[in-house]
Amino acid sequence: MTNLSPERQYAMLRRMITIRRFEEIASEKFRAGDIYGVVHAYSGEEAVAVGVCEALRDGDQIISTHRGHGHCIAKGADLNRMMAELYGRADGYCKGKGGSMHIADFSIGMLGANGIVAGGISIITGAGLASQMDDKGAVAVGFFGDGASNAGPFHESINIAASWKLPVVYVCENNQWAVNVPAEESVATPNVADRAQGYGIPGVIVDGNDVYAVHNAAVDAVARARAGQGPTLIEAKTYRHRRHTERLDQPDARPPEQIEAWLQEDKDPIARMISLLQSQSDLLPNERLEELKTIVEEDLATAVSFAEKSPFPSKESALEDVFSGLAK
Ligand SMILES: Cc1ncc(C[n+]2csc(CCOP(=O)(O)OP(=O)(O)O)c2C)c(N)n1
Repeated sequence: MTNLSPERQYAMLRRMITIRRFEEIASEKFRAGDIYGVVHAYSGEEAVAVGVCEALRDGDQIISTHRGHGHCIAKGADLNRMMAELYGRADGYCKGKGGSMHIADFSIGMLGANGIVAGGISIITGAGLASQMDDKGAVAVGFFGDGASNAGPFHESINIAASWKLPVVYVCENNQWAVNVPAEESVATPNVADRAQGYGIPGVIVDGNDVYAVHNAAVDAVARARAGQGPTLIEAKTYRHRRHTERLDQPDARPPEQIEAWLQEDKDPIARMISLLQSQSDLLPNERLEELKTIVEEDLATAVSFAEKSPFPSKESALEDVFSGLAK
C-alpha cells in the first residue's frame, strides 16, 4: 500500500485533521461575523493537498486557489498567521489586508491562494520556467478545480509547459461542481485528465479521497518533473463537503442525496485513512488518534486566540504594500 513510515503517516493524518477543523472553525467564526470577506472551505478534499505536498521537498513550490486553506496547511503554513489573516488582523500573513483568498508564504514555497479562477495555473507555469532556468531541481505544483480547467490559462499554460518540458505538476481537484455548475455540463471529455493527451503529457486519474493513491501519483509526477521529463496532469476525483462558500444567502444546487453519500465514512478521506491505519495495518491505537486530535484542537485554539488578540491594521497603513496608485 505504502512505504511511508508510520511517523510520516501520522503527520499526514494530523495535517488532514487540522485542515478539516480549521475549516469548521473558520466557517463558524465567519457566520459569527468575526471573519471578513468570504470563506471557501476545503473540507472533504484534504487528501489531495496532503497527499501531494508529502511528495515535495524544501525548495519546491505550490500555488493554490480561492479554496486555499488546505494547500497552505499542507505546505506547512503558520496557523496563527493564517487565522489572523482571516480575521483581518495586523499579524496575519498579509497584515490583515488580504483575507482568506490571498494567503501566501514564499519562505515555505507557498506562492499564494488566488481569487482569480485559473489565475494560479499561469503563475505556477512561470515558477516552473524559473525553476528550469535555475536548474536546482525544484518542482512547481499547481492546484486548481474542474471549473478552472475550462479556462484559457489551463490550456495555454499546459501547452507551453509540455512544449518546454517544464518541471510542473498540474493537479486538478475535480470536486464535480464549479459553484452550482456540474462538471458534466461544462467539461466535454469524461475526465479532465483526458485532455493531457492533446498536449502530449501523461494524464493520471486518481481517487482524490485516498491519500495514499494521491501520494503515489504525486511521487511519480514529481520524479518525472525533477528528471526533466516535463509536466503531468493529475486529476483527483473528490467532493467538497460544504457549500461553495460559507455564505448562507447563496443557493447550493447540489442534490442533498449526493452530498449525503459523499459524507459517509467509506468516502470521507479522513475516515478512510483512519480505517486503513486501524483495521488493516493496526498502526494507529485509539490513544494515539485521540492524542493527535487533542494536539490539533490545541493548535487551533492557539490560532484563534492569536487572531483575536492581534490588532486591526492601522488606518495609516492602508496604503502600505499597495503596488498600484498615484505616483507622488
Ligand atoms: C476568472 C474568474 N471567473 C469567475 C470567478 C467566480 N468564481 C469563483 S469560484 C468559481 C468556481 C470555480 O470552480 P472550480 O475551479 O471547480 O473550483 P471549486 O470552487 O470547485 O474548488 C467561480 C466561477 C472568479 N473568481 N474568477
